[in-house]
Parts: sequence; structure tokens; C-alpha cells
Amino acid sequence: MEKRKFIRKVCLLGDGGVGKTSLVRRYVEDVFSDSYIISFGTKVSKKVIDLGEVELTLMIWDILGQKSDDPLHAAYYRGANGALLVGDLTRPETMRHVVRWKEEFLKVCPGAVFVAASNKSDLESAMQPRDLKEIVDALGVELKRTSAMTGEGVEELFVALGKGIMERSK
Ligand code: G3D
Ligand code: MG
Repeated sequence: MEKRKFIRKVCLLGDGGVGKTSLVRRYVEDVFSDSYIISFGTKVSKKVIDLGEVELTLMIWDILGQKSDDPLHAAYYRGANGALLVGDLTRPETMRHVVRWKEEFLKVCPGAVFVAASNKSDLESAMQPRDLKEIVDALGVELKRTSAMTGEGVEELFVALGKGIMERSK
């Protein structure tokens, strides 16, 4: 039977240097190498995910700006179905900021689906379990440990986002 095909837009959100570009590069270039389209300070990568009955193409927007409250971001967020929130375990302030990134994104895309990553799991964490719990409580989204360096958790993160988006659109 022919799979049903869907295309969805997702954005990568988080402070500068947390590893957004590295995560998408690790995920996308494992399979596709020339899928970057560079335009207007944004890189859009494409990845096809096989979800059983459904084939989902994620258009992954990596916004090169670094501040959560940049008014220019709204134009990039428009039409997105979900977002990947990324913080860096070695810099606690970047982990706290994911809550802000989510709030700003929700103003433009109120129905969005989120997944969150505590990236750089290959390095020594500067976060206490208690601080992580506080962030998870404020976010209302599970935090998954990832490393764009080793690949830990990267595939699972994007697949979780794709599944979440397809669940939401049922
Ligand atoms: P950004 O797109 O969020 O701004 P980048 O972040 O992907 O450009 O990554 C910023 C720096 O962190 C890069 O180092 C990159 O190699 C490093 N990095 C990203 N993810 C990981 C990770 O999981 N583990 C480790 N150890 N490093 C990571 P440079 O030195 O190029 O600035
Ligand atoms: Mg980047």
C-alpha cells in the first residue's frame, strides 16, 4: 500500500552556540548531504522520516539569529508545525532560556508541538538534577539528552518531534 505523505515545517530554537546547527547537520547529513538551502539568514534542511503508515518530510529551519526576542523571528516561525528547543548542559543560562524561546514561538504558532534537548551530553554537565526538573516543569515538555558530537539521542529527538506533529494533526 502506498504510504500517505506529509510535509511539515519545524524550527530550531535556542541561544547561540548551544548546538542547533550541529544537531541538524548530524541528523540530516547522515543521510542527505546536499539538502541545505541557504536564504535570508536561515538554513532549511529536508529530512524524510518513515513513520510506518506515513512518510513525513520535515523541513527543518535553522535560524541564524541568536536572541529569543528578536522581532524578525516571527517571519521565520510563521506556518511552522513544531519546534525543537535546544539548550547546552554546560551553560545553565541557555537551558533556562529555552522556556523563553518556547513562549516567543507560541505567540506566532499557538498550536505548535515541541521537543526539547539538553545538548552536549558528551561534556560534563553544569546542571543539577533539581535545576533540570525546574526547567522541565516550566516547559511542560520532556527534555532529552543529546550530543551532536557523538550522535546520542539525535535521531530519537527528531523522530519524537515528527511523531508528535502527526499525532496532533490526526
Ligand atoms: P548553534 O547553531 O546553536 O549556534 P553550533 O551552535 O551548532 O554552531 O555549535 C556551537 C559549538 O558547539 C560548535 O563548536 C560545535 O562544534 C559545538 N557543539 C555543538 N554540539 C555539541 C555537542 O553535542 N558536544 C560538544 N562537545 N560540542 C558541541 P565550535 O568550536 O565550532 O564553536
Ligand atoms: Mg547555528
